[in-house]
Amino acid sequence: MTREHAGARACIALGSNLGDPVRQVREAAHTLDALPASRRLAMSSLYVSAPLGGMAQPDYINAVAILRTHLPPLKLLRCLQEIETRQGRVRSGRRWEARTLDLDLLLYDDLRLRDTELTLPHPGLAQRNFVLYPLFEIAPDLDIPGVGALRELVSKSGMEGLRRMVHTHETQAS
Ligand code: ROI
Repeated sequence: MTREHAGARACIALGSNLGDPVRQVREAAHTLDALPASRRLAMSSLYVSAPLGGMAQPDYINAVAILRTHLPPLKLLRCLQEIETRQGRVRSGRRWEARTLDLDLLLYDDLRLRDTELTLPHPGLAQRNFVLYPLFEIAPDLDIPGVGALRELVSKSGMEGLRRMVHTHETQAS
C-alpha cells in the first residue's frame, strides 16, 4: 500500500517528571489515541529513568507510542505541542528543566528533515536509553534513517538509570 493510503508511521517519545508523571503519560497516550486522521498502533511499557542533563530533578517516566497518521510532520508536531500545553507544560526556554509533559516526534516513516522547528530523526534518539528501549519493545526491527538498526543501538546502550515498570499499579517514579 502507498503512504497516501496507509498514512505514515510516526514514533513519539513521551516523558514527564512533574505533576504525577504516570498519570501525565497515560493521559497523553489517551489523547494521542484521539488525534485527527491518526490511530495509535502501539504503546510501550512505562519506564522509570534517571534524569539526563545533570540538573537535580525528579526521575522521569518515559514511554514511546507509534501512530499511523495522515497528518504531515509539522502539523503533527503542532498537535503534540498543543497536548503538552493542555497538560500544563510551561515552556520557559530553559533546556534541561523538569516538565509535566514532553512529547518528541522521533521518526516519521523514513523521513530525514532539518527544519528550524523539527529535525528527523530526532537528534537525541540514539544517545537516550529511555527512548531506545521502549521503542525497541514495540518496533524491534526498526531502522533509524541515517543512523542504523535500532537493534544495534540498543545492544550498544546500557540500561543504566532505566527500569521498566512491571506493576501497573505503580504510581510513583521512584
Ligand atoms: N531525562 C530523562 N531520563 N527522561 C526525559 O524524558 C528527559 N527529558 C529531558 C531532559 C531534561 C533532557 N532529561 C530527561 O528533556
